[in-house]
Amino acid sequence: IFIPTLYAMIGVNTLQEFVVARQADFAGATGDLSRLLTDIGTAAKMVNMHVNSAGLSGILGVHKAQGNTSKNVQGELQQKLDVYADETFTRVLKSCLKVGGIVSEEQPGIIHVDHSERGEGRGYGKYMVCIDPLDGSSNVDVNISVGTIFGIYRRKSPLIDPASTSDFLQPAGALVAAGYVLYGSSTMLVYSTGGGVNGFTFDPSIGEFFLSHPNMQFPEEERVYSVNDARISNTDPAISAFLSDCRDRGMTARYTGALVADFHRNLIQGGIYLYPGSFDQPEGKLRMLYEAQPLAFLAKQAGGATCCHHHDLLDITPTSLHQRTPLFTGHASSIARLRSMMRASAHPIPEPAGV
Ligand code: AHM
Ligand code: MG
Repeated sequence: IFIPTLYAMIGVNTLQEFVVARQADFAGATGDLSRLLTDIGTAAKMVNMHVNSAGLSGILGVHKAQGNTSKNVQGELQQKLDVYADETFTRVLKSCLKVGGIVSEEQPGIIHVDHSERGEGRGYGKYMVCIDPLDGSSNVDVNISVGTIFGIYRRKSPLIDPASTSDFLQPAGALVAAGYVLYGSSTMLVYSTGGGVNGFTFDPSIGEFFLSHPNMQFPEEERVYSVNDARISNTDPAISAFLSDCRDRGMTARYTGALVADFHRNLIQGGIYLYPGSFDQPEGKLRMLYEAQPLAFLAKQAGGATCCHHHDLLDITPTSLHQRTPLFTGHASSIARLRSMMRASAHPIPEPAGV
């Protein structure tokens, strides 16, 4: 049983200690990425406080700007907490000298971060951060888990100019780090810089994340499949056949409507998450840069796999900032079985534009 305060007493790593210790694994590391990851931990604590007290502090429900409900770049209604989480992560990331640009689900374009404007160093930082500040936010009003997802790329263009779109349009295999925060029955931050996946649980009594889940790996057993079955009537029939096969193997269904929560459970218990494209909308719903790619990176680091209908998702170079993608991620054997069934399908989903 994990008891955070006990871990604190016996001196187990805090997030900050762990991140700094791991830095030594990378020859020539400067500490810049460590600083950025601990800043993300700080923003997560701020958002966590508001998520936990949302029912009392009047920040449930839909966000309104000048009396009208507001929508994000995808045309989706923004919750008050979406806006708060976006502002909080953006503010903290902008103050980090290592960040040169941010792409957020809640904002249409690149948020450029020019440190020289504030007399705080030279031009733009070297890291590009892609973030979904509050994923699954419609769950907040009904007291179910939500999450934050982030991916960090190294920019390719010179630091002296504003980042270009191509600095963000890199395949998941090029991620320097990725992770998520799960605001659930306890709050966890899970991340990887490429040498495995580690999970930290927040101890609210002292305000620290402590290492609680070292070296997370998908277990051997395949137990769970996570899918919104209202989305499978108009998709590749191979997916229904796959789900039927899952049931025959004794797997069970679990779906929260929050990708982070479903991914996290499947990582711990052994399972697969599915959000297919449809014949009407081959690109599906989920976003490539700040939902699919970071989780694909983590899945791979944890011994799992990720694909869209026709490709290994790690191999895809995105073509636009808010590109959508079908997403199948989780246990490697489940993904392999699903892929072979989709390859043999008589009615495959057409390749979405931009892939
Ligand atoms: P969001 O970024 O607008 O919150 O949408 C993403 C969420 C995922 O967390 C979740 O798995 C999925 O959308 C649920 O969609 P649906 O309601 O279609 O099943
Ligand atoms: Mg989202």
